[in-house]
Amino acid sequence: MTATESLRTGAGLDGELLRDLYQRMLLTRQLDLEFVTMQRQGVLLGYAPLRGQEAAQVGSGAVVDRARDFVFPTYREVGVAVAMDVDVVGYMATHLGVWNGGAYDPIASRFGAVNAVVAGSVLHAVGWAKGEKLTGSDGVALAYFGDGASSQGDVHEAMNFAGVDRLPVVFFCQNNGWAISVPTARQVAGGSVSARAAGYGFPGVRVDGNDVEAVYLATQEAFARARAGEGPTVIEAMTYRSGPHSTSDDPGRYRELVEENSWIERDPITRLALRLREEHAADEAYFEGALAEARAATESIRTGITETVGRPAEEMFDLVFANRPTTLDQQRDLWRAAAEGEERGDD
Ligand SMILES: Cc1ncc(C[n+]2csc(CCOP(=O)(O)OP(=O)(O)O)c2C)c(N)n1
Ligand SMILES: [Mg+2]
Repeated sequence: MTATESLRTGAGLDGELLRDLYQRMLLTRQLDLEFVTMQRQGVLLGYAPLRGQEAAQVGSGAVVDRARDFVFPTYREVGVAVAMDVDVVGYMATHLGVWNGGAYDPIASRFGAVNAVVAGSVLHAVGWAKGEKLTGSDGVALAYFGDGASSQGDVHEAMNFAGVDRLPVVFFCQNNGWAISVPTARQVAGGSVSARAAGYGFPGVRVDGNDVEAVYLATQEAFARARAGEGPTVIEAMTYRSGPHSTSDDPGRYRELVEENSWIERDPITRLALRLREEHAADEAYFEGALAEARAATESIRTGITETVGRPAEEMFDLVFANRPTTLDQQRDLWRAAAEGEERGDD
């Protein structure tokens, strides 16, 4: 099988689906802005903004069948969570630091916990896909990773393994131009992540990641192939991280404002709004209603997060080992003594 390389422009989604995708992209944008603010206010410990990547995330996440597929996100996939109706309040508990891995149920929601290990999601997805094949199930794993992650050895091993076994997995790379301060050109030899698929014996496609329809159609096609037993696909969604890498980052130290501004013209939400207007698929009343709805949902999620009650800290010692080693018991006792001392106000 040969890899195909094309910058697709989509065609064919109906107005109702496009409006639904728009609504979710808008909610994602509102949430993203809110979470950055909440981190600045000291409510969230940290957050990785996805501004500019809404089409790539919502367009791909919307294809997932929540009855049988499973998504393996990184640390930047709030848009995918929104596309899949994941409980965002519970999911954000990780960012509050109040629960080990999030208070939502990853198994029931089919959306894995935050994974901060670069490329870790890709290995997990392939392992899960192998399980599906062994049990004769028809679920598809969707692995998110970045352009930076694509230069990790783990991704090579995972893709080769998946290619040899023709596993039901979709490798979804968001090429957002940067891996923290390192531009794609300095880490992706050959210039294309999708082209690498040829070496593993399955197709790779490059899509305009700011065109939600193109993303949706490419993902749908990849899922159909995987479900039919035809193996993996690499999708490389070309997009841009408009904000900082994380709330601890200052992109002004490594890139020019003119570059950031050039991507504002390619903003995926503005672009979809323009199309909906041009095709008379939405009127002004719709856009006003969509914004009001996104703002109300954001407010309610904000309230939910601020009202989230922490779990007993002692649980951090309980959830790692089935049979806790005595060394961990000793650490727990030390921690308890220190915590009690803190409560009394000891130095
Ligand atoms: C194994 C590992 N190495 C390094 C890091 C530090 N780190 C966190 S994010 C990141 C860059 C990842 O860039 P990319 O894969 O393009 O994803 P993006 O952040 O752009 O979404 C690095 C090097 C890490 N978290 N895990
Ligand atoms: Mg990147």
